[in-house]
Amino acid sequence: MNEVLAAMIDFERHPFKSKDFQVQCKEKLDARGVLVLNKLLLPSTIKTLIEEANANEHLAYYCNNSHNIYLRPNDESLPEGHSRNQTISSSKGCIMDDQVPSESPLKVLYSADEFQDFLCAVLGEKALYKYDDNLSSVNVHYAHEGQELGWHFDNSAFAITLLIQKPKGGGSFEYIRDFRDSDNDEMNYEGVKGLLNGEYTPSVLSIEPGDLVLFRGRNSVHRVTPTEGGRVRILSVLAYNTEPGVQLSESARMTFYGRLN
Ligand SMILES: O=C(O)CCC(=O)C(=O)O
Ligand SMILES: [Fe+2]
Repeated sequence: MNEVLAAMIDFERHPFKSKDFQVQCKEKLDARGVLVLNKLLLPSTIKTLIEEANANEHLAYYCNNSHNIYLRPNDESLPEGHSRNQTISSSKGCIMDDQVPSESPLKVLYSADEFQDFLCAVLGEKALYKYDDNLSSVNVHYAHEGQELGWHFDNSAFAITLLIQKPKGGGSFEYIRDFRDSDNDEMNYEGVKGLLNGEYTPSVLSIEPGDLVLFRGRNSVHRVTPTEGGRVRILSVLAYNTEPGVQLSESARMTFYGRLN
C-alpha cells in the first residue's frame, strides 16, 4: 500500500483493492450513470487542498465561454434559433496540471496504481493514461459568485471530480440521465429544446467536500448552477485517457486554458 495515499484517503470506507467493493461500485455506476464515493478524502487532506488551491488561485485562467450544449462547432445547416446551436454561457477559473504542485494530494491520488486499478475495474477499462500534454490531466476549477457551468454533454466518456470547497449557496450539479445516444448519433434536439425552455426537472447530485464523483457525462446532460455568496466553489477534475499519447485538442486547450503548453 502506498503510505502517502493511505494517509490521505479513507480506505476503510472505500477499500479500493477489495474485489467485492469494486463490483459494488461498478454495479452502481452501471445502474445510475454516476458513482459518488462520499468522504473519500480525509478532513486533513481537504484542509491541505483548500490551502493549496487558495495559494495558487492567482495563477488561474478565467474565461467566459459561449458554447452550445453539444460542445461542438455550430451546425450552420440548421435554421437560426435551433436547439443544436443555442448559445449557452459558462464561466470559471482554472489552474492546469503544470501549476498543481507535484506533491499535491491530487497528484498522489491521480498517479496511484491502487486508484487507477480501482477505476479500471469500475469502468471496465484495461488501463488509463495521463494526457500527453502538460496541462490537461489534473485541473482545479474555481467558480466565484455568479459563475456557472451551463448545460452540456461531455465529449469524454467519463469524468472524475473531487469537490474541495462548497459555496454557501448554488453550485449544484444537476443532470438528466441518458438524454441523448451519441453512439447512435441520436442528438435529441426536441428534448434539448424543452430542457433549455425549462420544461424538465433535473436530478440533483448532493455532494460535499471530500467526495469523489465518477460520472458518465457523454449522454447525460448536466450543468453546475451559479455560485451564490462569497465562498468560491473549488473542484478538481482528474482526467484520463484509455489510450496512451492523447493530447487535448489545441482548440480546447486555447478555450479552457488560454495557452497550449
Ligand atoms: O464542476 C462540476 O461538478 C462538473 C464539471 C463538468 O461537468 C465538466 O468539467 O465537464
Ligand atoms: Fe461536464
